Amino acid sequence: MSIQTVATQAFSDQKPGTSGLRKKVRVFQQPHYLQNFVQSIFDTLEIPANATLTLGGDGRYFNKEAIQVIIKMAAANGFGKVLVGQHGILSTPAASHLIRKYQTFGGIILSASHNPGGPDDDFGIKYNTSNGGPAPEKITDAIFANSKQISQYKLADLPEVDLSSIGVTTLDGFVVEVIDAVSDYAELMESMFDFAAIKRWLAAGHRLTFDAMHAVTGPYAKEILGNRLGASADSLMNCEVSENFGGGHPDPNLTYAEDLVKVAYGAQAPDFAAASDGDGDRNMILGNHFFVTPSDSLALIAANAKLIPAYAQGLSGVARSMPTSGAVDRVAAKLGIACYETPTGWKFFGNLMDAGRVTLCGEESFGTGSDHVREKDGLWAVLCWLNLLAATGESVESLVRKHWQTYGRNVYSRHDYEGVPTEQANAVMAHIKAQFASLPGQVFGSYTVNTVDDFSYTDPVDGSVSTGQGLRILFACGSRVVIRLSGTGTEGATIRVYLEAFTQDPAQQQLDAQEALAELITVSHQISQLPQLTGRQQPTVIT
Ligand code: VG1
Ligand code: CO
Repeated sequence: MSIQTVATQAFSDQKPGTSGLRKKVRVFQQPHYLQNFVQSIFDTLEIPANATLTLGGDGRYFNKEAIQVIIKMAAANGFGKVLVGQHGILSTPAASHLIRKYQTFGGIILSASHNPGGPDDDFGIKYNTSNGGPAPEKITDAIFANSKQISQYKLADLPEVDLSSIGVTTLDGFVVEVIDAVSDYAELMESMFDFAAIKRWLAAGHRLTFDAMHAVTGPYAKEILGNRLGASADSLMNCEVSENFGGGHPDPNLTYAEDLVKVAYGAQAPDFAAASDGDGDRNMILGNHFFVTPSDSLALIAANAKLIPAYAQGLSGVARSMPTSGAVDRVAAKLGIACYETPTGWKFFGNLMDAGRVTLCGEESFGTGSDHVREKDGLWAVLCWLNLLAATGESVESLVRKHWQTYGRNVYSRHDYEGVPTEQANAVMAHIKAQFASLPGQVFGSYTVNTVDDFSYTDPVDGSVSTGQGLRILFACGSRVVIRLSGTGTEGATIRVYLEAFTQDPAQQQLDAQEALAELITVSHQISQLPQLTGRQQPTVIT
């Protein structure tokens, strides 16, 4: 095999964010940009002889071109084999599963997740290690350091690989195996849940609607929900993968999943409705005219896990990201299991799962998952809910309301301000930090500030420390406001404001979250001065 060494110049902006490197497609299309980053990943690793790389993406624009480049670079950098999903498709949780099942050395997943796709929109790339999980900060920091110094990359002279047909191609001893993107994952799901009970639930006349948002879960949903569980074809929406996600924003929330929201709040609403994001790791759960807050979803799955075959023996522990509500903490306390609070991003859960300390993990950002893989998993969450509905015979709304009666309700909302000029966003953060010394003890309406800090985390397994993970304003009554800047955007800054109040009062539990949080929202504005410093009166997205 002949290998070219190509001279290149470093780019200064290849710093991985919360979940890999995300940039506009046009940035990735610049000469050498993708190649530099991939070489920086490979330069970080000690690749053993004959190692296998798992490779696939969410099908967005530029996915196929990038895959051809990465195959040539993997060959040149000493990999013996690349395992790639048919048509270049792999959902993020399916990729994680393949890495684990076939014990590949690692994986590259091409996705900008919930960000829009197309020639003028976003692309992304992330590296996962042999446990199937996103590379930890130690590795992403090293990749960034390499990317700032790189002067050459390596590329093998190989023909383009046909990604459309399943099979093995050997090129000068280097193997490319194109595999069915869905079957291994579908088999895993079938082994974890009570498919027979879910089938009976559907056959009894219950209805579901699943919206793949024109993104990667389409083929997975057709196989699992359609073929294996018998959901009707008209219950599966937007299940053809398109390179620009049908022109939409594949973010499963009440704003962007509007097709599904119309169905779930319409006259013929199904019993259960759900959506997943661009790369299939997120989920939104809805009942008939009812929205389940992701933090509540995590807590409810934890509380009822024993009804799911895979968790019949119980949970070893749970974890949530810091901005996620404390609803799951209450369940953990009752179950007598550990509950860990980690920084935002799935990469922080990996060590806890590998060490057997936690079984379930979740984030407020529509991410829920377990130790069956090392990524959050959208369809897994959908199957958890279907399994619980089938096992209890209850509706989504009644399961949630009963949960609140038992545990109290952590009323919760996140307000996102997208596309804010970076200086203005930094000014908001600086304004809060400047009050760190003076805020404790101050009274705002019915709220008294107890403590303020910038969250930092010491990994209990390897002792690594992550600082600057979000500003927390904790009130004496147990309510809190968290403010942090997004690490996944590609334009300007996104300010995320997370609001949480706890109530055991049944009357308060009936309220809409925005109503129940109205005063806390006003207090958060008083402290942050966000409206004054950004000129924004309303958030872009409320979840
Ligand atoms: C967001 C979410 C975070 C999630 C990340 C990746 O990050 O808040 O909880 O892990 O997206 O999700 P940020 O830094 O923008 O707040 V995904 O579906 O992109 O893999
Ligand atoms: Co995602």
